[in-house]
Amino acid sequence: MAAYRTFGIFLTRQSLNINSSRLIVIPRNLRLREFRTNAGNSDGGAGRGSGNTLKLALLGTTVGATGGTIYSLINNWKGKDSHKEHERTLPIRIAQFPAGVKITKRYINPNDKTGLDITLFQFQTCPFCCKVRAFLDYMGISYSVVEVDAVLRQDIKWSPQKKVPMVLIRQADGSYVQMTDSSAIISLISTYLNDKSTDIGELADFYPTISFFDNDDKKKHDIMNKYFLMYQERTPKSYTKETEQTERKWRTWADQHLVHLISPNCYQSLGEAFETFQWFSEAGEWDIHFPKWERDLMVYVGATAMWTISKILKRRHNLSDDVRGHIYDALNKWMRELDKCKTKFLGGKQPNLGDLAVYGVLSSMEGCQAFKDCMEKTKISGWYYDVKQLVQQNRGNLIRERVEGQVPSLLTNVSN
Ligand SMILES: N[C@@H](CCC(=O)N[C@@H](CS)C(=O)NCC(=O)O)C(=O)O
Repeated sequence: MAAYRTFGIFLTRQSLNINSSRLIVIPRNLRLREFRTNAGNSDGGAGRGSGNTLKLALLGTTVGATGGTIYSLINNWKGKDSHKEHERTLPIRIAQFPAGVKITKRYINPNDKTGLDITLFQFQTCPFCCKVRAFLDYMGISYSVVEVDAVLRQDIKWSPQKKVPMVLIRQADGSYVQMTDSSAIISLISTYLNDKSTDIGELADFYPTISFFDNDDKKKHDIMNKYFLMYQERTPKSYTKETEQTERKWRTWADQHLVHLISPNCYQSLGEAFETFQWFSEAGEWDIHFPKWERDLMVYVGATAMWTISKILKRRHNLSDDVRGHIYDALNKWMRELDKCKTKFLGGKQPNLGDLAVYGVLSSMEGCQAFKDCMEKTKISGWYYDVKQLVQQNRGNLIRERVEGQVPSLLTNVSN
């Protein structure tokens, strides 16, 4: 039985009365002994009754005082410094694949020896999802895809975490571990590929979610260690501290800088926003996956919403009206880094996770005018299409389907 030590009192789980946001603590000795005395007095005479009244009054005062103290302590806890507490949540496990979820397609690579059974919940053209796909494809991993409706999001209703990408990875006992956040997903799977002797569910616990308060005192959550590969004593020889740091630096740059330039560029005007969503509809094969009314809803609501949101994003990330200029600058900076390396890719002869992150983010806007402009106005196209060729060459065979409910193991499918 789990026990917690708080304010010098040992408490069992049963004596912790937990509601979703507040912890109400009743000391165990009070709870059990005093209430039992009362219950045993149901047949008591007048004298014993007045003794009980006194006890009850004392109990009431004690519980009231304790409750008051604890309430103010909790309020202090929840004050400005409460980010120091850092709540830590491990990735969730679910016993079965969520009922009603529809697999829309799979990529099956007959040469995949990873033993992984992965379902990716995604929006086809979300930059974070593109990043995860670029990684899975480049690594030649088989996976199933659930294309989530960006407006209604029925296929992720079961999940406490509402963002995509997220993956469900089947474990040896048939249950699933959920991993969210594109970079954490990539780090977890990379860690596993380097040492398959540890169960991926166990490795997932290296990536807990931590709560914190940002500068505006807003509560935020992020995954700790998301840019770290947990190689430990099995670090490959070619993976030096320097290569590790450079890779991490550019993965972070892709998430924290490059990605913020995508929306302001693709939804610059209402016309460009509609064009972008028409392309999303094509690239995501929405005509196969969603009825016309749902497609129209996604295009019209999505384009208008993103056009509005992109203005807010532009302000939030301190971008001037010359949003193209910002993305050209970013890509030129990336090219300078590649020139410095004097190799084809950041990873040398082969792309590393830095290359795949930058490529993945950029690939999300391939059908947009902004992408064409970037290819024309910067020197990035050589590197970009080299990575793309490798990603496509290693990717499994596309199998289109809509499967509802339990996913048969990908491995069974391959051997059949
Ligand atoms: N840090 C996350 C960001 C994921 C994210 O923001 N995804 C967007 C789609 S591009 C999303 O799901 N937004 C929905 C929401 O915020 O509710 C990652 O790297 O995966």
